[in-house]
This record gives sequence, C-alpha cells and structure tokens, in this order.
Amino acid sequence: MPLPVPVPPDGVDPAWLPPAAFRPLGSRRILIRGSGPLVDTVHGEVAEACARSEGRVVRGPGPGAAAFDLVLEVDGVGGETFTCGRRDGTTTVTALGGAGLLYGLFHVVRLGEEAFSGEWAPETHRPALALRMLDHWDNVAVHPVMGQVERGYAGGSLFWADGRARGDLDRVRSYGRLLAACGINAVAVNNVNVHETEAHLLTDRIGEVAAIAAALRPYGIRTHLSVTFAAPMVLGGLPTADPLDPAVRAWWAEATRRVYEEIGDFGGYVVKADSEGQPGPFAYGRSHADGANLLAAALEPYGGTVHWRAFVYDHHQDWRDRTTDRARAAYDHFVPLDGEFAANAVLQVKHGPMDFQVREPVSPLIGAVPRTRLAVEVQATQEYTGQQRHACWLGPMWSEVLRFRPQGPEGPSVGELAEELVAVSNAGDDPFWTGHPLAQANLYTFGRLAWEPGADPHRLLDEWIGLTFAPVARPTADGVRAVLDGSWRTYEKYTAPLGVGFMVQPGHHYGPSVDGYEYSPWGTYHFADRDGIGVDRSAATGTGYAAQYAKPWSQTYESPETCPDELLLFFHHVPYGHVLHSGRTVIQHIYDSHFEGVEEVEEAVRMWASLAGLMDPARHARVAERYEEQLRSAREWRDQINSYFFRKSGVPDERGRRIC
Ligand code: GCW
Repeated sequence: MPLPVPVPPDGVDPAWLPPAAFRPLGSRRILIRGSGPLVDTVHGEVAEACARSEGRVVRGPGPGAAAFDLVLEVDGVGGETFTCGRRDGTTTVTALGGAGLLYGLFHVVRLGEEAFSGEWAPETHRPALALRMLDHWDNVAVHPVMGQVERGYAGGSLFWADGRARGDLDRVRSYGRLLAACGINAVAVNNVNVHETEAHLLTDRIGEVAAIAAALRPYGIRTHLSVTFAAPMVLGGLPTADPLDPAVRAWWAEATRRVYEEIGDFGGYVVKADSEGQPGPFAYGRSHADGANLLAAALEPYGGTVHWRAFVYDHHQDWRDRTTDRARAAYDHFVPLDGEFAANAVLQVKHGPMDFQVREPVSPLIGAVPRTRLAVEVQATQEYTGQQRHACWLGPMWSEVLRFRPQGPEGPSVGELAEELVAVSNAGDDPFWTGHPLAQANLYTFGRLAWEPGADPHRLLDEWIGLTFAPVARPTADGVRAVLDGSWRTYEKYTAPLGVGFMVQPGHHYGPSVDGYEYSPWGTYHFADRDGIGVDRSAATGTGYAAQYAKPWSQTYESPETCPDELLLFFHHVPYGHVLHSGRTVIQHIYDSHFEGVEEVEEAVRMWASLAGLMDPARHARVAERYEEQLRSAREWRDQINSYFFRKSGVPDERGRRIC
C-alpha cells in the first residue's frame, strides 16, 4: 500500500522538495518492486508525483522492466546502499533495503531530467558515515532565558508545543521527508541541557517520544533522546547516580527496557555530562568512560547507542589565570580514556576545540583516540555565525573540517576517522523551517556531506538551488549561488579577526562586543592590549595546546611563521605590526577585512534585490528583510572592531578611511 505523502500545514515552505522538483519523475512509467514500510513510502511519493504529472506507477513483479522508464527495486536483506544505472531507455535503482530505495528515489529526483537521458553504467551509492544525525536543542517547556529552542533562530520547536508533544504531527512527517531527501537518518528530539520537565521524557512521558518516533519512522529516521545523568535521582528517587552503584545500573536497565517497549527501534541516548552545570560522573569520582559505559550497558541488549559529548571544560575559570586553556580541555579529558569506552558508546566531539566559532582549527581530539568510536558535531544553528539573520552558508567550513587530516597528509581525513556526523539543527516551526530561507542550504548541505564527506560543497549548493528553486532559471541560480558561495568568508571578515573568536555580546551571542567575554569565567579571551592581540597556545611559551596535534600540525601551528593567517590569533599573541603571509600587517588586515566584509554584504543586498520577481515573493521578501538586518549588523561589527583596535593600537588605517 502506498503511504500518502505528508502534507505540511498551509503556508509552510516546501524547501528542497517543491512539487516541481518531482516533475521529471512524475511524467514517467515507473515500476516498484519490493515490500516493507519504506517501500510503501517510496510508492506513496511516486504515486503522488505521477498523479500530478500524468505518469503511471505499477507495484509488483511487473511485466518486464523494458516497458518502464524507471524501475525501483529492493534486492537484498536491508540497508541504505543503492545502485543506479540506465540502459535501453530504462533507469534502474536497485537497493539493498527499503532505506536504500528511499535514498535512491531522492537521488533520481535530484538528477531530474538527467535521470532519463543517455545511458550510464550502474553506480553504487552508499553513505560514508553510518549515522547522520540532527540534535535538536528543543525544550518541551519554554525556558525563561533561552526560549523554547536553545540557540534556536527559527521559532518554536517542531516537536513540542503547549507543554507536550504536538498532537498534529504532519509537520514532523514533512520534516522527516525533507531530512530523508538529504540523507539524514537520526534525530535527537530534545536539548542536551536536560531541564526538569524534559527529564521525564525518559520515563513517564516516553509515550510522547514514541509518537514523534512514529512520525519520523516512515522516512527512515530513528529517534534518540537526551537524558540527564542524574535521572536515577531525579526520576527514580535513588540517593545517588554513581555509575558503579548496582542500584543505579539496575535503574537504567529497567528504564531502558521500558523505552524499548514503547519504541522498538529507539536509537539511544545523548548525554552532556559534567559540562556547563549538567550532572556527570565526576561527582562520584568516576571517569567519563564509567559514565558512558553505564548507559551503554543499559542500551546494549536492544542495539542502542549512547552519544557521550566531549564538550567538557571548566566554565568557572578565573580570567587572571593564564595557564588554564579551554581549548585544551576535551583532549585532556578524553585522550587518557581511549580504549575504555564500550562498543556501543560513541564520543561526540565538537569540530573545533572551543565552540562553533566562525574559524577554529580542527579539534585535536579527533585524531588522538584511535580506539574510540567518534561522532563529529557541527552546528547548523548559527549561534555564532549570524543567528539565521545573516546569510552564512557553512558548507565550505564543514568540508574543510571533514577533509582535514589530523595525523598528517598521509593519514585519514576527519570524514574517515568519524563514524558519524551530527549537527545541531537549525529548524523550527517557522514557515521557512530555518528562519532565514537561505539557511535551509545549511541543513541540506549538512545531510549531503554526512553521506559523502569528500563531496565538493559547491556541487551540493547547486543541488540545493536546483531543487529549491525548481525549475530553476539561470539568473536565479547564478544569483543565489553568488550570495551564498562566499558568505561564510564574508561573515568571517566583518566579525572577530584571524581565528581569535568570540567578541560577541554575552548571553545571547548576537552582535559585537569586543570585550564582552574578556573578563568572564568562560575561558574565551583575546588578550588585546596596546601592543598586540591573540592567545599564545604554543608549546614553547604558551598553553601548550599546539602540542596536542600530531606532526606536522603541531609544528605548523607552533610558530607564527608557519601558522596559517586565518588561525594566527588562535595560536599566537602578536604585535599589531606583525606581517601576515598575505603581506599585510595584522592591524591593516583587521581594517581591510572589516571594510571588505561590509562591502560584500552590500553587494549581496544588491544581488538579492535584482532577483525580485524571479521566485516566490514571500521567500524573496523574507530574505530581503534579513539582509537589511545583516547589513546593519555588519556595519556595527565593522565600526566597533575597527574603532576598538584603532584606539588600542593608535595605528591609523593606511588608506585613511573613516574609523571613529
Ligand atoms: O555553545 C554552547 C551554547 C550552549 C550549548 C552548549 C553545548 C546546549 O552556548 O547553549 O548548550 O554550547 O553545546 O552544550
């Protein structure tokens, strides 16, 4: 039986699955072979596309493939792999399982007319990373400071409303469909900061999680849950959450058994422990391996996984203390535990050592735990990259991370070392899903990169443009590409310079405040004085962080002479007159890049205006409105940063531009 395609509520943007994207497929004669729930989903998709465009679909063994333009068949025992080729006028997708067929179908949609022209030998497509996951930092209850979605810039939660799981889950089904179309296969439905209400999702409110899981399942997505390490105390009334206490172990085993009674294919737990006030094993003198293995043991009988976050650092640092370096923390905590984690425990590591800044080196932890399963975490929600008010396409940044080779040029890339890729989701109940319609490109690119970490992100951007604006005309494609392509570097230019990071307003993290975190306990400093700026993280004279890397990176980063310009102030404290590889001094680079960054935003605003009339007016208007704010904000960044450094250094701009 075909499963009907979910219909999102009126006014919700179709994102990268507009009906027009299905037209090439929908006008064909299509045969579907195979059975099972995901094949029913594929059947529903194809039936709807055909009904719209006068195609024809047959389900069953079929009368010989030659009579069809497209054959979608399952031939195997399961899995996500599919093969696609074209011969004698028939395109064939052969998948190992229902999930593979679903991904094969969306592959054909992406190819469009190309899927039905010429001939090509069968090509096999399989995801490089087994788990491609979104973590939602959604709260059930609206948090007094953070709102409903922590660091959420796209309205309220997709899953939770009025204090409980949404009754109408059509929007969630549509979300699952969008995610499947870019290759995502797992979702964690609540914030890693687990507050009191949300703690109960694990036990007495698991039925609500089950309802969400049921809505996502038809699109091949497994549901995960963030849990508090203190659950045995908070929910079970035990006097301790000590991971080695038998009563604690029994409590987790029983709680987990009940979870699987409700959700047979439950993915597992996500845990933020001993981090920013969340409880963890340190309170009992136990290690993070003890903590993770406790939950791993409870999940093991059912095939579940615990995602244990490595974001553990001291957030009560004394800013006067120059020896403590937050960047070192994840490596220092977790490298000694390599080899101690259970087989179903995955260490989830932020891609950089600090916190999702516009520019950071790759976390040295990623290359240093060969006996630990790794998930790399990126942030699609743009906490530090414009909060979905600024257009900032992060594809190139994530791609750089995934291609980096932590053990040196001959060693494996991050995309090869990681088993899984996780993004903090940027979606909410906003009609455009992501607040800024162009931020949809981040979600899409993330999913596709998780499938194929070596892919050229620019190709993925073109894919997104082709689908989202289908049928896309040249000027629209060129215009959208022009405003997004370099938008990450543009953002970098007008914000904190040369990898130094932060300089944001405390708390909400939007907009400039150069010294906002300079005398705070959060470990995020730039140390600017009248002579220079930057953090000395060298082994010779600094915090020693550079030595956490394998060669050659430890050497590359150790010296200001070899350190790449864009990371210079992350690794070194240098005088304003220090000459970069670019030939410019640091201070002149600060001035120039800030003027350039704003000019680039001005150019993007003009480009966007020229696209009026070429697309859905509501989408155009929403982006135009966001650009007004981006331009205002970029000018504010430019002027505050330039004035600050002019006043500190007393060095005038070589080009005599206006700096207040
Ligand atoms: O970047 C920080 C954010 C917190 C977030 C934390 C984390 C969920 O400011 O809001 O908490 O990272 O990743 O745990």
